[in-house]
Amino acid sequence: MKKTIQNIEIEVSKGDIANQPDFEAVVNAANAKLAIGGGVAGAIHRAAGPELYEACKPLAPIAPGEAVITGAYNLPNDYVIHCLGPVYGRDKPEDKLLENCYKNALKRAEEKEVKSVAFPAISTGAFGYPIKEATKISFNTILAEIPKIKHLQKLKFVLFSEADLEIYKAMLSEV
Ligand code: AR6
Repeated sequence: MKKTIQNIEIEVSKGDIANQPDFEAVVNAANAKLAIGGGVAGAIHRAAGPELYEACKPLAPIAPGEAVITGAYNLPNDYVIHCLGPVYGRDKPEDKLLENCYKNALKRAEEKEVKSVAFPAISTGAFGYPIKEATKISFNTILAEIPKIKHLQKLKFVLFSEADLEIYKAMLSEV
């Protein structure tokens, strides 16, 4: 499902964040050390190859809400934007920290004049953020940032399950 909002195409779809060949940048739901992990981070590092972790090492550690950008190596993209989401119930205030992830990811993308970026649902896996609350934050943050965007033309939320996709679809149809 797609919708164009103020000249930016926003899409929600089910898929694997490590297989988004039509996007210049993909976002990683990273850990603080920017190391190979499970979930999104595991999929991205496995597909990108060991050079990605080598590129990450000098940029680590990062704090919740921060985002850094690297090349994408064997991934079919130019860049990986690594965000550390908040651990739900531990990193406070989690809503603000999750908002910072999306804001900072967009900032890193704009700095490189990226035209298309794909996001996973940051913090909603191992970090336990309830998907509905996280979905609202991701949409509200991106919609609030749109007026500042100069280069980005296409943004996609890549969801891993049908249930998560339905939540994102409902949110996109409301905006
Ligand atoms: N493509 C798209 N979405 C995915 C994929 C994939 N390949 N794999 C999982 N998801 P998570 P977090 C969904 O745990 O909560 C890691 O171990 C998943 O269903 O990847 O921010 C890191 O090393 C969920 O909805 O990220 C960190 O330690 C969402 O992506 C920690 O987990 C995020 O799940 C980060 O936890």
